[in-house]
Amino acid sequence: MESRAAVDDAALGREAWAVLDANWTGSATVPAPGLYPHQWNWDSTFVAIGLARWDTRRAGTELLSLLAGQWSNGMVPHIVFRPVRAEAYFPGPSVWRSRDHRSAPNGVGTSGLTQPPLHALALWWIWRYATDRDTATALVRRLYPMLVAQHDYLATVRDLGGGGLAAIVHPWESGMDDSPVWDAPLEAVPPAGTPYRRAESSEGRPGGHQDRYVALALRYRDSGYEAAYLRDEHPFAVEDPMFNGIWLASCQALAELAPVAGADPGPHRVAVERIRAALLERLWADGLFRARDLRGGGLSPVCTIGCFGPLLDRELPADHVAELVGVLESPRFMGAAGYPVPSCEIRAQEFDRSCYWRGPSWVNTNWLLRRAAAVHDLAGLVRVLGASTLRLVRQAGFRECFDPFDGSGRGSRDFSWSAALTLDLLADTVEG
Ligand code: 9WN
Repeated sequence: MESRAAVDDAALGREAWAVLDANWTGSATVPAPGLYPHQWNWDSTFVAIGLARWDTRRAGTELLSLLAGQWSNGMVPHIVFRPVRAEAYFPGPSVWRSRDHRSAPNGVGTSGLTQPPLHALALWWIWRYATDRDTATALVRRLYPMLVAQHDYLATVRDLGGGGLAAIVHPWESGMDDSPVWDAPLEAVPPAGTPYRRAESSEGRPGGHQDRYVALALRYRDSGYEAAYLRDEHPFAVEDPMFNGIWLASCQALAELAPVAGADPGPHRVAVERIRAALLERLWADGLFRARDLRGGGLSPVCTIGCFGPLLDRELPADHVAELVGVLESPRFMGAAGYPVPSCEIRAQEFDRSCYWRGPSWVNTNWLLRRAAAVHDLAGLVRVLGASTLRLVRQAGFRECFDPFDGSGRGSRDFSWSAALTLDLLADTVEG
C-alpha cells in the first residue's frame, strides 16, 4: 500500500490544519481542491465539528456561510456554489437554476437537493467545546431559528411516507451516493437522454447510475422543486436510516440548545420520540435498520454503514443497541476488515473494496459510529474506532476514503472532512 513514515500527533495536527487552510475560501471550506470547488452541506458540518474545539469563530463562519444558501421553505441545499469556477463541477448552477426559484436565496446559487441534517449536532458541538463562549452563544441564537425551519421542512415536505420519517429524493441527498442500497430504487428511474458529463475523474465510481442521477435531478427541477410533485410523482423516495438517525440526533441537540436561544425544548423532544418510534416501526428488520423504498420496493436487503445511523440516538432501547453493535463488530463489518469500518457488508454480493460507498472506509462515518458508541458508553468501541481512524490518516494521508483491507487511500487527496475530524479525534486523545 501507499504508506508514509509514521507521523506523531503534533505533526498530524499540523498537516490537518494545512489542508483546512488550503481549502478555506475565506468564509467556507471546500471538500477538496479541484474535484469539489464549492461548499458542500454535510462536509461543512464535519468541518465545523473538527474546528469546534479549536476555533469557535471559524467553525461558526463555516455553518453561517452554508446557511446563507438556505431556501425560504427551510431546505438547506447540498451545494452552495462559489461564483469562481462556477461550472467546474457538474451539475453546476446552470443545471440547478436555483436563481429562477422563488424559495431560493438571492445572490447565491445552490443545488435543489439537501444532505443529512447534521447541522444542529455540529452547532451543539461548537457550543459544547467553545473556546469563545460569547461567540458561541451569539451563534446559537442566530442559527437556532434557521435550524428549526430546516427541521420543519423535513417533517412536512419530506415526510413522503406519512409515518414520521424524512425521505430522501435522490442518492446525492444521502451523502453516500453510490451505496448499493440505491441500486434497486434507481431501477424505477428512466435514464436521462443526455449522457452524463463529468469533468473530473470518475475513478472508483460505479458507471451504471450516472444518467439516472441526472434524470432525477432534472425531473425535480422541471417540476419547479414542488412539494406536490415529490409526493405524487417523483420516482425516487427512500427512508434512509442514516439520514433519519442523524436527524434524530440533531433534534436531541436542538432540545439542548433551545434554552440558550430562549426557546422551548419541548417540541424537539416530541420530534425525537416520533422519529424513534417511526424508525423502530418502519425500518427495523432482522436485527438492523434498513432503508425503505417508498415507491414499492419495501425494505432494502443490503446491509451498509447506513444501517447503523439510529445508534446515534442515546435513548435507543438497549436490546437494539446490542444487536446493532453485534453486527458492527462481527466479520460482516469490522471483524474482517483490517481498516474498518467498510461502507458495505463484506459478504454482500455488491461489496467492492475500491468503489465509492460500496466498500471503502470513510473518516466521517467512522466518526459518526464513534460518536454513537460514546453515547452508549461503549468505551472499548470508542477507542477502537478512534485509533483505527487515526491509523488510516497517519498511514495514507487525508484521503477521501480508504481500502478497508490494506488501508490504502482512494479518491481525492487533502480531503477536508478527513482532516477536520482528525483534529477532533486528536483533541479527544489529548484530553484522554
Ligand atoms: C455529490 C463532497 C461530496 C460528499 C458526498 C460524496 C460526494 C458528490 C459527488 O462528494 O458526492 O454530492 O460528486 O459524488 O459522496 O458524501 O458530500 O465531498
